[in-house]
Amino acid sequence: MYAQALDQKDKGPVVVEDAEKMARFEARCAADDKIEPKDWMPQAYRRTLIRQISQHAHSEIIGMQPEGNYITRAPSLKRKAVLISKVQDEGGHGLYLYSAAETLGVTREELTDALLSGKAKYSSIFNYPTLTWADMGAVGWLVDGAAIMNQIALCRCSYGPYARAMIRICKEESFHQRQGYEIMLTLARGSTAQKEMAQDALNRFWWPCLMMFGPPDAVSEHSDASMRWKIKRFSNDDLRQKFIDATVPQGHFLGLTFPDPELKFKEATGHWETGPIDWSEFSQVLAGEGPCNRQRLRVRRQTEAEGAWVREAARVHAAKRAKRKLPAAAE
Ligand code: FAQ
Repeated sequence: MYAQALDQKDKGPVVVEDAEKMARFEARCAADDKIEPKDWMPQAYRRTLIRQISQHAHSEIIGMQPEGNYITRAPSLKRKAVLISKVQDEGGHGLYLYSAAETLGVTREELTDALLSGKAKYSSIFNYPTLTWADMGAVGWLVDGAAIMNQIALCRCSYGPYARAMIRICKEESFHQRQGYEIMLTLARGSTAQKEMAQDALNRFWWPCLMMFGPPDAVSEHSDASMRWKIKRFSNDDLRQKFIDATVPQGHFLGLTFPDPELKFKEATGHWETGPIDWSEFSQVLAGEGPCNRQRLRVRRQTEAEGAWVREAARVHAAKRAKRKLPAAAE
């Protein structure tokens, strides 16, 4: 007995799955079982995971650039050391996530090619520029804050390797968020010019951070299948609201305002409500027309080319070692 794959929104070829296996798989997801790499899984589930995990990995790698630009300009040795460590952490997260994606049968080279060719997406937020030191505070506080809100939920994702990677990554992201908030606090309590820098950074990063959670639920094409398969535990809008509710009081504590005249606390719902999000800006960034899309890819391609000799040296070294070990292995 066979059934159509249930995920109509998946863009890959329609695969006819074995109905019995499919039913068992759906039951395992419903029972909160972890799916492991060697377990049977429908093609649409595999493809969705490869898409999401690799986009996530690319985001971490491209996400090194906006802060990396400030390593040479950090205002003190301590700030420089912290920033180097944070940017390095993001690189580590990317590598972890590429490894998790590889367990699904895709190669690192395929994933890298998709990013470098411009075919693969990465988070919209990293196509915005970092213009002042205060942006290091805003990125840590808001971008890492939004990332954690999304990633805490992913720690319970149905796919084992992704969920386990998320647990470790969240611990580091939490440190990142706090160091960002501490930069904002220092600036907000500093001179008038420093407070203005902090306010300006919040003004520029607020709306793009709300877009990080993805399109509204009503038009989120992958959400239905991902929620059913417990890849996603909360909808895009629910996570966005959680982030808004957690972040607005933090901004007020800093003595800053949000760039939204319609932002208000609704007693009836117990939530902070924002004005409308400009989704046309989001579509533009996803279409490659954000302020820094071209620059981000150009830098990534250049870095990849500059690192070619390292990969080649590692390949030759590994081949030599394997050759040396061969006779021993034959004994
Ligand atoms: N940017 O149907 P949905 C970080 C795409 S990590 C670009 O709702 P889904 C750490 C989406 O891919 C930040 N594209 O999709 C850090 C899909 O396109 P496709 C990254 C977006 O997957 C901090 C289409 O729109 N985090 O920041 C975005 O169910 C500081 C339809 O959307 C993750 O990736 C966007 N914002 O839900 C590093 C978390 N939103 O593939 C350095 C894992 C949506 O059909 C410094 N990902 N799209 O061509 C997820 O949780 C999900 O993939 C969502 C989107 C929630 C992002």
